[in-house]
Amino acid sequence: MLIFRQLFDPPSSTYTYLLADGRSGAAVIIDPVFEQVRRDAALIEELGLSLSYALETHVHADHVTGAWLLKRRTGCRIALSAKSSAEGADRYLVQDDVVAFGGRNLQVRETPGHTSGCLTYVLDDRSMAFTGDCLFVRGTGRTDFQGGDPHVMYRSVHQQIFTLPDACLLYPAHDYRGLTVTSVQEERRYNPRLGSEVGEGDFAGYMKNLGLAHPKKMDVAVPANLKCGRPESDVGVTEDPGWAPLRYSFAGIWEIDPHGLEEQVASVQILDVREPQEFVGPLGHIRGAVLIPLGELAGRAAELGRDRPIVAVCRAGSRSAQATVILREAGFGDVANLAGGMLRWRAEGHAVEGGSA
Ligand SMILES: N[C@@H](CCC(=O)N[C@@H](CS)C(=O)NCC(=O)O)C(=O)O
Ligand SMILES: [Fe+2]
Repeated sequence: MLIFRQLFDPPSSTYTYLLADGRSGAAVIIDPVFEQVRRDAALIEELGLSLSYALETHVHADHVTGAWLLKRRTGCRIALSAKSSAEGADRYLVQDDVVAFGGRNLQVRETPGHTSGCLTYVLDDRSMAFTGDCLFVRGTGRTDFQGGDPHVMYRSVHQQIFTLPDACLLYPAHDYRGLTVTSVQEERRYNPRLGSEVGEGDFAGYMKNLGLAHPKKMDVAVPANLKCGRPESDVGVTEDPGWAPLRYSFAGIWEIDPHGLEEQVASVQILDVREPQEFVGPLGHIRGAVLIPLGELAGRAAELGRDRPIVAVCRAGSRSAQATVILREAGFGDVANLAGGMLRWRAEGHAVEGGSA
């Protein structure tokens, strides 16, 4: 079984792809984005996967890759084109190389034209391919910088992508309209830039007149990506909160486990967001907890101190997750959700005040 997820970075309209062999849990991530590494690492952890590779389709000009951060977090290897001129990768790929993850693999096809080091990764059974900024859904990547060349791109698409099976699904690295996937057959027929009867000269004429402004982040992104996303200085880049051992969930919530809270109980404020009758009901409450029901929290947040981190608590951990969102909106920085709520707190044997045995 193949595990497959398409992830999106809204500011840069970048798609990141996570693929894993369902049997072994070995995974690869294609084109991770620096600012989304925490999210992506949370998903990898929640799905119980182990990351073998962070793969780049090319040296991006519009966003910084998350490859280096993912390597630091997970120990994965970084791989990209041997023609990329990037330093800091563990493997430099060329045409027909195979990148294995468990029992599955991706085959490398060189598809220059957007940059001189662009790759397309083709899944072992040719059911899907990841075309980077070469072929988009009814479009193509631009060809006006980083060694780009419309003639080279035209040949890459026709020789390396349109030769895949008609039904092969194509996943681009970007889409600026929200389109997510296409197929070889569709693009051969309907790609307005180089599908159907459009010739190489027609395509080059089209591309030379695109008139696009350079990507806003280009001056930062290209140098950083030539180092696989390694920041100039390690200080503070994506430090996790230091006040307790927290976990970031794919749902976007910082969580603390019951035993983590037990260790911090003296130095944090515990905010119980259940209804008053629950607070004094059979589950009891944690000693020292302040009660503000979720529905009143936005209006009463000023009652909470800003000197100590806040841990939100409810019955099962869902209302309190929303409480952390409300608190962040109210300007509280150090907030976390008690994972599993009072149910898990009690099940793991932690003390409660009130409640029934
Ligand atoms: N406005 C975007 C431009 C992004 C851009 O130029 N993207 C490249 C890929 S790195 C591209 O090929 N764009 C094609 C297009 O916009 O039609 C930005 O500032 O980041
Ligand atoms: Fe690009």
